[in-house]
Amino acid sequence: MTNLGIGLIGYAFMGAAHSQAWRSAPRFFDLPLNPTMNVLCGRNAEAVQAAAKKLGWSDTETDWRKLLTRDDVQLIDVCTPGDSHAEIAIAALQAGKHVLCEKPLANTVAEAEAMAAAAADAAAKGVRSMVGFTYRRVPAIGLARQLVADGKIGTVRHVRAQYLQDWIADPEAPLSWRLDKEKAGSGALGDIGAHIVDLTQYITGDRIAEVNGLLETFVKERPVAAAHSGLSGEAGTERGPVTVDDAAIFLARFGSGALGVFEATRFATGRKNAIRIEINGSLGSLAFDFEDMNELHFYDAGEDPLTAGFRRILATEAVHPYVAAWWPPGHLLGYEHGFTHQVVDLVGAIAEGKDPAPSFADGLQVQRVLAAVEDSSTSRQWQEIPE
Ligand code: 4PW
Repeated sequence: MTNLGIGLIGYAFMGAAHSQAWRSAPRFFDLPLNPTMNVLCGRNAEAVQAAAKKLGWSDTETDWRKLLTRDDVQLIDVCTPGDSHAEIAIAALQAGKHVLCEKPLANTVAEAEAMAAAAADAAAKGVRSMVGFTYRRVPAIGLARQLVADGKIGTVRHVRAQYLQDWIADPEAPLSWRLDKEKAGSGALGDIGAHIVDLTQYITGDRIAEVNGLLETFVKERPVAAAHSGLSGEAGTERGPVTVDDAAIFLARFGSGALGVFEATRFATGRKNAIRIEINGSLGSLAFDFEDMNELHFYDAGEDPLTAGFRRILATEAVHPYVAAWWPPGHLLGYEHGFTHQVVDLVGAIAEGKDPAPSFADGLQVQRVLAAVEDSSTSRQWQEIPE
């Protein structure tokens, strides 16, 4: 089988999640190409070598530009903060490497536009790209999309979506790059709000057409981190400004006329990674919560009122998306499986010569929604999202 050499840039939270995916995908799924974990890239030689050993990579680089020149790398996986996504992804596509880029696609609409244009040019030469909205690959989410597409809930009227975390609810939680606008572009809005924008559009097959939003930064200054990894850190003695939103809420109107209410916050005390989506249609409803990610709740308004009610579907049967490759029914999947499914779909698309989804164009559309929410929070006006 032909090898597909992977070069991964970044080895913190997302780098570890992607490493796990590259490792497990060929072991559980019959892939048409064999992804080989060839090179891990990071700026600090000692740290990247230690990470490569731990995460299972054969070699390391400290300069991403050098990584792009290697013949044993055909795909670049970008797990860096948002401020370097555009530069790395565009250079990689121009060097003829397929690209998987973490979300949000970029820090600004202008960067995302340049990335989508580079992706379209590359696609014409058979070079593929995908943005990492990994939660699309949760089986219960795939099932929700299928039920909407099959008309099981009829015409969608309401979309209610929340992404709730609490890792900076403590005002003394230290600054991480995720709280720095230069690095991250925005706060809760782009980091987690982007997921519910993507997920609701994916499930409904519709697009958000206009928004009215409100951003807030509750804690404006925090201790600078002495050390930080993932979502936790150790506070130093210095203090620094928080330059992004702590929370973002917005109203939305979808193209079909459905109404949306969205909330993304890192201050939902007690909620660790709750992605809650409820969709009400003319014939029924769906409800999902990532903290019970194997379940989808389905209400069929056509049922006998005597026994009608939300039904809990445990999306662990072999008929549910991706599940057949894993365990018997009821043997639950977790956070990391979405990343594995993501690379399964990407490798499949590369082998078939097809453009994978979500594309950079999809990432750009999400970026436009995020920018419109931000603009609306400043202007206090509804903002339309250009098609
Ligand atoms: O998957 C989520 C990310 O997209 C994680 O739970 C944290 O929130 C880290 O970034 C976002």
